[in-house]
Amino acid sequence: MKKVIYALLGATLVTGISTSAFAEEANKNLQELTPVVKPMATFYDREPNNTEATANPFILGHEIEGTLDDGDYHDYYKFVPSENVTYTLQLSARGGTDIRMFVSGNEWSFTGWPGEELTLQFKKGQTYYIDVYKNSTDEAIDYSVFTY
Ligand SMILES: [Ca+2]
Repeated sequence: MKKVIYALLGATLVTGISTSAFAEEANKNLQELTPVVKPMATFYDREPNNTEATANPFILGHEIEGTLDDGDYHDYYKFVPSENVTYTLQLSARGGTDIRMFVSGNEWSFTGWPGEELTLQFKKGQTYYIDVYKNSTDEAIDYSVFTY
């Protein structure tokens, strides 16, 4: 009778261990399958921001939401990457097409049109600006800048 009890106990232990190992394996598989979605912050256009000196702070990997109203022709945003990175920037506009984004650093500058993807390299510790601007229209244009 003792042998049977030991045998059952042993079977339970083995089963317990294997169940635990299976749970760990399943958990690991779940972690591998779960996409990592980084939380995204929205940086809103805050006036005054019509010059580099008054640029709103921004962090790459997040999003900008703003409006160029009647007499507002420039919204500047400023950021300093904490490491060398490559990001794609895309301007999206609603309510007008006379809008561009001018992305500039010490060594280069690029102009992006609505819908166009600008993939750029940013250097750690350097200061960069995004100037979202319109040329002539008085219409209010809402825009977003996505960075990914
Ligand atoms: Ca402005």
